[in-house]
Parts: sequence; structure tokens; C-alpha cells
Amino acid sequence: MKVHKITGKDMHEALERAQKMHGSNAVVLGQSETEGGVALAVTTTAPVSRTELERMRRRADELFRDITCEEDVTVDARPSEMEERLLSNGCTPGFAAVAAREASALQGRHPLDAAAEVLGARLEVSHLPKMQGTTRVLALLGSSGTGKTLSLAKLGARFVRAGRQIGVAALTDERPGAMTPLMAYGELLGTGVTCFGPLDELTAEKIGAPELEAVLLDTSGHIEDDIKRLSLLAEELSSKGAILDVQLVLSANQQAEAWAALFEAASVLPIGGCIVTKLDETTRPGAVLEAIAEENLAVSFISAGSDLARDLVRASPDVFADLFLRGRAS
Ligand SMILES: Nc1nc2c(ncn2[C@@H]2O[C@H](COP(=O)(O)OP(=O)(O)OP(=O)(O)O)[C@@H](O)[C@H]2O)c(=O)[nH]1
Ligand SMILES: [Mg+2]
Repeated sequence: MKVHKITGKDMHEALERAQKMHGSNAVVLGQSETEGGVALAVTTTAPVSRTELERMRRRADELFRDITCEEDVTVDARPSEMEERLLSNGCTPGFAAVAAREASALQGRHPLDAAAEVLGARLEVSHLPKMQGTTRVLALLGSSGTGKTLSLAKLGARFVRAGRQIGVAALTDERPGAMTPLMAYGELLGTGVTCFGPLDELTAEKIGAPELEAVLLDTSGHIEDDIKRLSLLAEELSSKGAILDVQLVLSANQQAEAWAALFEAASVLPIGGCIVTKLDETTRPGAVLEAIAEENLAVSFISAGSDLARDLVRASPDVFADLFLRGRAS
């Protein structure tokens, strides 16, 4: 698939030249005024998909932008291997094109090494360092069924293994049976669970500050209610020298609209990072990573399975590059 730039002193002449050079099947992708008249971007290969049409249009824009470029030039609009991989792993054409351009500008590397370097740096890694003398309340916020409770249990297991002194608490909605899994995890971790019902007062003391180093706080999955309660908790904790660190739990197999709604609603809270779950249940992990990168949010952990000990992996540039380019974390 090629995109050609044709110029003429006016539209009529440019169209005539396009037809003469590329036949009557030539399709005009775009037009632009030039100093000497008008420029057209044309192709003779009909795009097979919307994505391909978008890519061709972008190439046309590039041709128009480059005012020093000779007339009647042709550029190859075939996507690079990196772009192909990003598109098939769920990224948008715009994201793929910009990343590919940045990678091709890196000199002296194998193209895939350059791609990994660019993509690994697309997202920040969120760290959860120990804070001497301050309780960090890590609240897991996300819509129902995204994996909040299981991620909390996996995180808890990591903290306990590392000898860190933690507590477990939950904002509950009083659904019968909703707390059963978390109660079982609390027993397994040896922490128990402090539950806060919709009418219970949330205080720093009740949640475990300042004694505990960290408290893992599960939420109910009713985003609006959870956010209201977490906003009050943020104020309460900061007045007592503790901090609230909200981790957004995003399931990789959700629709982009669900992630966007969560980002928007949670923007009033202190967001420390994101936990991406269910990466084993999508073939397009690039979509959720791109959505997080667009929000300038960091990622703390990723999850690709329900094994308590094995399936929570620390985020890193290598993990991001693998997900973008290979569609899975190695
Ligand atoms: N395959 C897979 N399953 C997961 C993953 N994370 C969680 N699950 C499963 O997803 C289901 C929901 O997980 P929960 O942790 O209960 O989700 P939740 O967000 O707490 O759900 P609610 O409390 O109802 O809002 C469970 O069956 C988990 O085992 C993952 O990374 N991969
Ligand atoms: Mg839950």
C-alpha cells in the first residue's frame, strides 16, 4: 500500500496529473494548499479496513507537513513489525505510530530492542516503599468482579512473607456472603479483617493507624459509594499523620469505557497506581496499558491468574514491553 503526493497549480491540474500518473482508480486521501498551488495525497490501493485508512491518512498528513519534500514522492504506508504487534495486541493506530516513530529514531539498536526501550518507558512503575513511622492505607478500588479481593490477598501474602506488619480492612456493602472470601484470606494471612459497614464511622485508630505499617483496604465494588467513603478517609488519615494510597484495580478484559469511567470518578482521590488483573483473559493487553499511559498513571502490579503465591508480578519496564510486544508477560 503506497501513498503518493501529487502537486498542481490548482485542484484541476493536480487531479488531472493524479489520474494520468495513477489511473482512474486513484483515491484522494487528503489535500493541502502549497505555495505554488495545491497538493494531493493519493493511493491506488483501497484500504481494507478503517485502521488501514487511518494509517494512510496519517502518512498523507506527514507528506503534507514535510514542505521541503519533493513533489510526486511516494511513501510506503506498510506498518512496521512493531506497529503490527502493537495493533494486534490492542493498541490504537495513533499510539502504535508514535511509538514506532520514536523507536526508529533510536540509533544503533536492533529494532525490537529499540521498541522494548520505548514501550518500557511508556508507563511509570509505582513503588510502595516502607514509610518509617507512617501508616500507609492501601485501598483497592475498582468495579465489581475486577479482582480486588484476590489481589489484596496476593499483596497481603507478599507483605507477610517480607515480614511487614500489616492489617486487613474492608468497606462492606452488607451483601450476604460478600465478605466470605476476604474473611478466609484474613485468617490465612493471620491478620483477621476489620469490617466497616455503610453506617460505620471510619477512623484512623479503628483502621490500625499509627500502629500498623500498612493496611490493605478492600472496597465493595460500588464505585460511587466507595469513593465517597475513601474521600472522607483521606482527610481523616492525613489529620492523623497517616496516608491513603488508592490503587485502581483494572481488569484487562473490561471495555475501555469501564476504565475511563473509573479514571474519571477516582480523580478526586490520591491515586498511587494501578493493579492490572486478568491479563490471562485477554489477547489485547496493550489496550489497558495504553489507557493507563494516557492518564499518566503508574502501575504497581500485574496479575495473570488466580494463584495466590505466583500470579501477582511487580510491574517493570520489561513487563510493559513484553505485554505490548508479545501480548503476555514472560
Ligand atoms: N483468570 C484470572 N482470574 C482472576 C484474576 N484476578 C481475579 N480473578 C478471579 O476473578 C473473580 C473475581 O475476583 P474477586 O477478587 O472476587 O473480585 P472483586 O473485585 O473483589 O469482586 P467484588 O467483591 O464482587 O467487587 C474471582 O473468581 C477471582 O478468582 C486474574 O488475574 N486472572
Ligand atoms: Mg471483593
